[in-house]
Amino acid sequence: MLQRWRRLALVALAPTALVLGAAAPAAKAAPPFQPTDMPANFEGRTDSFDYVRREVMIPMRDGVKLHTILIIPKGASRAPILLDRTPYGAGEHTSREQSPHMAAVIPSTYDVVIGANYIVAFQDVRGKYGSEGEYVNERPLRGPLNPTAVDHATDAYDTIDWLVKHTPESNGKVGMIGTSYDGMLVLMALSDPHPALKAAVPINPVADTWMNDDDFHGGAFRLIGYDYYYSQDTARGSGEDLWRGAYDDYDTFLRAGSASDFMRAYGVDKLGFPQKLAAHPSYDAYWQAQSLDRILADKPHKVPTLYVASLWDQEDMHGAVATYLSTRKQDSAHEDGLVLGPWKHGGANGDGSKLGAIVFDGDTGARFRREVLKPFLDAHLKDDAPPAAAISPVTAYETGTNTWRRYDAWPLPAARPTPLYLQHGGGLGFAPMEARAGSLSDSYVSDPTKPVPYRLRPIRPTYSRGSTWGEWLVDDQRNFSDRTDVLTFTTDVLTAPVQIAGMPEVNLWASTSGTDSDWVVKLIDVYPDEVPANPTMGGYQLGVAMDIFRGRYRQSFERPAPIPANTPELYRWALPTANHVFLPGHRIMVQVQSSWFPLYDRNPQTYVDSIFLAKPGDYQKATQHIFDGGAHESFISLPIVPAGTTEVAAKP
Ligand code: PG9
Repeated sequence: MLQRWRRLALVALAPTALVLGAAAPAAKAAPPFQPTDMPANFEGRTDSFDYVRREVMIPMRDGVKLHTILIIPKGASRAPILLDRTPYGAGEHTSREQSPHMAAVIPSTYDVVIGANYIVAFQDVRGKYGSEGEYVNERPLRGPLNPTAVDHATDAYDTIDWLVKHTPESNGKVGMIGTSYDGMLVLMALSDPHPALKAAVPINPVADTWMNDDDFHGGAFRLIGYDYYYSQDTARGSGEDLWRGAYDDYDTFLRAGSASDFMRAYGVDKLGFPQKLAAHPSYDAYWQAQSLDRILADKPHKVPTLYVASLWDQEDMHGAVATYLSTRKQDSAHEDGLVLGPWKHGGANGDGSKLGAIVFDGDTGARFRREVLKPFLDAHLKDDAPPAAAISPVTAYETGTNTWRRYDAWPLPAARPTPLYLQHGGGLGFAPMEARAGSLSDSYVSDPTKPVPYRLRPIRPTYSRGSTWGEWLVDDQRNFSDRTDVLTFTTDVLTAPVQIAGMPEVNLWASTSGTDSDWVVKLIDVYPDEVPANPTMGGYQLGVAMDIFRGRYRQSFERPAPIPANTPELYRWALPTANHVFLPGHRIMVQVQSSWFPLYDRNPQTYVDSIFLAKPGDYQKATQHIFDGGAHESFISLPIVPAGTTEVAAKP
């Protein structure tokens, strides 16, 4: 049977064929025509909408035009503009729902400015989605690593300049806001801000991807970044997901071998940024020169900035706190703020009532946006705002007690570094083991062919549909505490609360029979055996601050050095920021292990120049000793807040 579209074509042709059969006419017949169903210039009915969507191409100083979408409340006048520059699609940011209501189309981050006369603008960075130009992942600021005349600081500057001149509804004041990569773009704009930039909110920003943000922690490389770069750096829009031949990422990465083997096997070796990661495994001049917390430390402070950090940020746990701390001396007018929320990466933007199994005191995300973000924006962006700062310098959620606290400074001046000693045989306490000659140690065998998984297997690809990657830092660590390649040290049941505020510092005396090794240290809150109000939490082991350190960097992150085999060495590093109370009835636990796979690449435990290039024969079992008594005492220095310390600066 003829298909319907072919029958129609024959019928349309028939009269023409008859004419051709007669005497040939001089003039050619007009080609058959069927009018399109599409109007030439369609404009939908939007008169019932409570906003106007304006799409513009904004010219930059080098002629490249950047695609920008403005969502303007109908009737807006003298309205501040909130600008989010993004590599993730301005269109994606403005189409949550197809709706006549502004509240439904823009991300929930902005729920508090709905109805409050704010314009929200999203811009595609150069080279992505609707913008012209070339995409360079995390394009460094102008200088030795970027010889061109443009960067994200100039693009933000030129955009703000254009926006305030071409948006008649605006009051000429712009706030920049963004999460993660977008937050990094906020930090970059602060390096040379336009005078109309009056407020900045970097949420979980990448400040230094080598120094504990996305790509390296303690010098160990995060394999999961390959998924990100594969989809982000292979297409102008959203690229394909990196393929998998196995359900469990533990299998996928273990079978591949080294990070470079994986790159070759999956085609990731063709991508520019992964090539740069492999070419710079250490914290060399390349990374140091683009560290935004270092760069901004030397810039004059011009823009009041609210740094927003998540206490369980599985991607960028360094950026917000590090940049807040590095820029304190510049902020002589004390205009900046720091927020520490009980969130995963980006959690400040959504529903913050719980994270994994951990339940908080109401929707902490909504409360942050209502009581901190909105007053901060209003104070700096509204024409009629009161001059005084509306928020406390530090707003920190205290996990454990589930309470928001307001402080004048961070870290808390009252916090005292207090050693919590690893005690031979699995104890943990504020007193060292009794003095004795020689050293005591506990040991385990680390086998790189059977690395410790960072989550309970099967481990699904990080960004796959239904992945719970965002929750992994609050996973129950009980799943690992009885492995023979994990050492566990636990206090007695606490009879009084232990409050910590700041970054616990690891002081680990350890030896390895190999010549390189990773050390993972986890500070854990062990719940009581029974929690009647929530029985599944009985005995739960909640990670409060956990991180990895690559032993070759014990003397310098820039210059790695082999570890002398079977020799006690001191490994010191800071764990992520915590603001936690270990409650009476709970216990404190420390776990020590030598792999966290496949989040981090495996250390072959044989020193090689670049672990990216390790060969199968380099991966060797090693016997690890953790020294926990006598001459070498390992401890975690906890930033203990003495009982009775009160919060301050209780502004509204
Ligand atoms: N943390 C993400 C990222 C930023 C930059 C590089 C790689 C990953 C993000 O969420 O934007």
